Amino acid sequence: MNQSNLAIQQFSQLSDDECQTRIEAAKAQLGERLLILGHHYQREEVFRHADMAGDSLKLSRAAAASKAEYIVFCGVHFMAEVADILTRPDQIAILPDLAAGCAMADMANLAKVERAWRELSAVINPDESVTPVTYINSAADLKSFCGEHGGIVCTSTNARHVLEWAFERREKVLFFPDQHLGRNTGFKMDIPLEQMVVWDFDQPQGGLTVEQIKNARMILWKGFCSVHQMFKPDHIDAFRAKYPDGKVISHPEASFEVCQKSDFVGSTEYIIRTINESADGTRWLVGTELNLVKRLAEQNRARGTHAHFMSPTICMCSTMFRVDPQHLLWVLESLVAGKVVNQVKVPEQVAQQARLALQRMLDLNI
Ligand code: CIZ
Ligand code: SF4
Repeated sequence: MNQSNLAIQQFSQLSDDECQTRIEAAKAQLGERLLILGHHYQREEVFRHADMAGDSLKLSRAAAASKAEYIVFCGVHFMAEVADILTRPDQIAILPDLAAGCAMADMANLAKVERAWRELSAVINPDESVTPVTYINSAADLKSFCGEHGGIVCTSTNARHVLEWAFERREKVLFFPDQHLGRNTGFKMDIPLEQMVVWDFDQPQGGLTVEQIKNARMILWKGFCSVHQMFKPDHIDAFRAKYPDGKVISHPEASFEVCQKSDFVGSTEYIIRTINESADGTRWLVGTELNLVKRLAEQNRARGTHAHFMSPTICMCSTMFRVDPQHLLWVLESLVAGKVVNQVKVPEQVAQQARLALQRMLDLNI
């Protein structure tokens, strides 16, 4: 067993309360050398220590602008990769638990995307007619693939603008890994459902006919977020029956049917803004990750505004949840002791093209 394993075992015995005081002390000692970024889906005991909270877009901009020596990303792996790619080589990106991945991001990998590109080449010339667009929830080598093939990264905040950019360049888009964000955004841009086909990466030629590929405007990777797939149209019907004046807001990672039944659809930043700015006393049904919905409910309770979680079963992002106060304390006290643990470092040959794809997105200024 290596030293860092031993260390985290000692920390995992600590109570949350003890961690809170020690995290504050370590933060104070590290001062401006440290920047803690907290994604909206983080649990409260971790979230409260973030110097800045946001979605992945806002936090990646904050990482890029930061001068801090250490950027501790309370989020999931691809976010820490983005922070590493966008910062100077001497800045260090840290993920408190390296096992905090994203199940949806894992549904696409470079080998499968390269195979899709090869198989598309048998039907069309993808380098002339397809812009690859990856959701930011993806590994760095997929962002690099997009950089190399004239493609771009998007987030749920800027997906529409990114798709407009993509269609200005080539007639089709290969969108991965989330089919729902792709479909929900494409539909809002008036692309008919039959021109958005699903690429099943376990089937030869994505399970599609030559005709389907030729007629498609969007080729959607068959990936999804299991948290957002839990939300069902029935949940919305039940809420509306009980609260006819209530409002429904969903994240575009939710299914097409759920988004179609919702009054509002948008990213976490959009959901937060819409609920916080709504009239006192509004009752909301919210289709996104539980920790964020709980926080919104808490923040708005005093003014009589309610935020209900869309699913009747408790479901949260189990990988986001891996970042706990014990891991946060472990990485911070290690830094105080002069030891970096859980650094996320993207190899430079991957980072270069990934940076290009990210920069194309950041240059849109959305
Ligand atoms: O982009 C992000 O931060 C995610 C994963 C969700 C959202 O809509 O903000
Ligand atoms: Fe990934 Fe879904 Fe978790 Fe977001 S909520 S990090 S998409 S698994």
